[in-house]
Amino acid sequence: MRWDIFCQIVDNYGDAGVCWRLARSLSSLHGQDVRIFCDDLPTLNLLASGVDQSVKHRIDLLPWEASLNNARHPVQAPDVVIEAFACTLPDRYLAGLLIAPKKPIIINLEYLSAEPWITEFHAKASPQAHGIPKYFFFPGFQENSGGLLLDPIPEESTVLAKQVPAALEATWSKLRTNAKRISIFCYPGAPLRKWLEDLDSTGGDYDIVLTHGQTELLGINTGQQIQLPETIQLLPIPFVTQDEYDWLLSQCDFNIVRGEDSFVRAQLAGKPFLWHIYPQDDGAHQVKLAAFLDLYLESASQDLKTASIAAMTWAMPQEWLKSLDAWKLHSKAWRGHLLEKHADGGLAARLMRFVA
Ligand code: TRH
Repeated sequence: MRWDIFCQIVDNYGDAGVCWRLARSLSSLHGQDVRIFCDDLPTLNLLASGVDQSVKHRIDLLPWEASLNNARHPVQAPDVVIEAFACTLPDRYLAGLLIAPKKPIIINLEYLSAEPWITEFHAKASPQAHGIPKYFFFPGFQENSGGLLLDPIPEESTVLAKQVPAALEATWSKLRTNAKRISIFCYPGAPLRKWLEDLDSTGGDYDIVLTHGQTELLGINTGQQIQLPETIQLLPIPFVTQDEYDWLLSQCDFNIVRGEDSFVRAQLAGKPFLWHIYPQDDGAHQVKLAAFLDLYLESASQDLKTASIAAMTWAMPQEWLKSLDAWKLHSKAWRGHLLEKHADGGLAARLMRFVA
């Protein structure tokens, strides 16, 4: 089948990251032809870099405007149209669909949420004035939701540890053998500096891998002096490919992640993590975070629940770091649980079945 995915980038990398990961799964695992129409092609290209041609050759990355030509070529009408994160289809593109001999299925791919209500709305049709119904697809953790994007499933970190990606070699050569490794990818507004200073008081050495853009959060690039104790080594890295970033997550003792895609990848890496959830004005993110923690910590001991909730709400490491070993075991078990719940192939496979 031919799939058209529409991606409007609100900010950051997540919108493109999710669309690309979905396209990649549909193409490489399910043999589908995919076009992504995106209003910020450089960002999409950045996310899609580093993947070999065998994965890429059935995916077209196109500017948003390229979809408008479709109106004049109804022959190229897609079988499935995805509006990622509720973006609206261009009128002229939609007009093309309306005159196409075979009407496609239109799907609105929603944001990921662990909230229980999504299962009641998942895969439901919403009648549209133009006559082609739109279906709502809710990614989620529950079996009766749209599921998670799994591909590529990270291997156990011990296997991967030997192969340091070229982009990370220089950083890896600086790691200290006895230091704990932490990767950071969070939003502005996090009490990052205080958090790092507090790490020192926990005793031990820490190598902190700062992903692209994170040094700005510490004020390093603006010339501000940052005085951190010697126990803390800061290691800024450039923007790496999705697969390299996955590798990084699997090699750290703790990851700070954000948004949607890195949040899922940290879970699949099977490592403890802090989810810096995307802040929403109406406070809806608090409800989303609580819903996730309910699921994530359902089988955890009371001590671990207290520790992880403290960590996820940016309590200082001193308060919860002593639970890291228990958290490690829990993270492995959670990864296993997710893979078991998604033995059906997860989001891309569920979309394929839904469309069929
Ligand atoms: O970048 P994000 O914060 O993205 C978003 C957006 O803010 C978006 O508007 C909002 O809708 C969404 O979050 C919830 O975080 P996310 O989702 O983790 O996306 C980051 C992507 O970038 C992910 O695919 C991993 C990738 N990545 C790399 O490929 N290389 C890197 O070096 C890093 C740091 C990330």
